[in-house]
Amino acid sequence: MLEIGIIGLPNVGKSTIFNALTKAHAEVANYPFATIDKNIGVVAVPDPRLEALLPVYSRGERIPKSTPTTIEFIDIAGLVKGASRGEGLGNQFLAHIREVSAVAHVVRCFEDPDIVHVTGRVDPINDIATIHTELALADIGTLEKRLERLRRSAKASKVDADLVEQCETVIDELSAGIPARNSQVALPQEFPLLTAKPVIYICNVSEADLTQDNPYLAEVHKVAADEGAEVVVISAKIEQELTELSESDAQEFLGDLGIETTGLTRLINKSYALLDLLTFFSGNTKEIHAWTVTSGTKAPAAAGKIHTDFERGFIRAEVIEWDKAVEAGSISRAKTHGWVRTEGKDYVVKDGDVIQFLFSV
Ligand SMILES: Nc1nc2c(ncn2[C@@H]2O[C@H](COP(=O)(O)OP(=O)(O)O)[C@@H](O)[C@H]2O)c(=O)[nH]1
Ligand SMILES: [Mg+2]
Repeated sequence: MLEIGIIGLPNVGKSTIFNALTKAHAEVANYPFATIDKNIGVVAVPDPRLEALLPVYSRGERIPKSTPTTIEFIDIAGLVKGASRGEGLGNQFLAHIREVSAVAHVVRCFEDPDIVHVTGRVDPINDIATIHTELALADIGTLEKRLERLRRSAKASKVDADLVEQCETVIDELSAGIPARNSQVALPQEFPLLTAKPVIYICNVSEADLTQDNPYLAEVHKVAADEGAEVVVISAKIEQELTELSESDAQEFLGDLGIETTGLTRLINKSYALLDLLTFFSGNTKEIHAWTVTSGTKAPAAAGKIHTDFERGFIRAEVIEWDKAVEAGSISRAKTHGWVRTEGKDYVVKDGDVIQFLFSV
């Protein structure tokens, strides 16, 4: 499961965004520690290609059910200055961040005298630095604990001696403000470093600033560019309002605002790019389904997303590109055009592939 942890200082709009995303009812309140529990929401990934495939698998009046692929968002509260030393909610947030695939870091770029800012004024760069420091301190703590043991085993093991050196380099980098994801050394995967996670900055701007320039955005873009992170500009308030409208009213509202896609859609698209994910489709007359895999996934592993038997008993895959399937109007017609390819176990799945797996168990 692809999980995105929403982090940021209190009162930046995390829960508002989370609620808009999940249309669930996590607590939203003008109070720093309103959301103590880890809130998890599963969100459908909007993909117009899925609906476009419906006619391909329809039989007369019978239209299959369509099931989108999903992404999980976790509203992680509790990050404040000093959190790595146990301030505020303490460091329970650390465990939550460790579990996610990527971090969506919400940065307050809206002014509102009614909404308390933890430091008293809107200052995204300072806020980002505060969070970076807490995450870096937590990582340094993790590495130092590891080093205690590694230094002992390093006497007998060259591998561990090298690890000691690598850990020390990463600690130096972290102390200099360089997150582990930008490190020169690649520590083994099992090191649970928070600053190693890919990051998307969500700039939460006021309604008006969605279509006009906001003085803070350039600053955040610069920080992100230096780190190789993504940026999404959204207005949490608008996302919240959009969830209360019918689909046609929402479209009209977006049109009035002069924007094409919702913040949710942009956030998911960026998450996909950041995590190197792609979508493939499977279908029959009953159901068509979108699935998410990491780029580079081979056909048998992709089949395993649908059912473990498909992977275990994989024989071959019949693959057609999404737009070709739509153009043909049905799989049998696509076959007569010669647009359906037979692929074996070494086939690397591509974004937009429509795949039928043949298997035997
Ligand atoms: N004016 C304005 N208020 C916002 C915006 N986003 C969130 N808020 C308000 O700020 C307060 C804190 O938001 P919340 O989502 O609970 O922040 P969290 O502490 O980061 O989870 C709530 O009263 C929200 O309604 C925004 O874009 N503009
Ligand atoms: Mg909250």
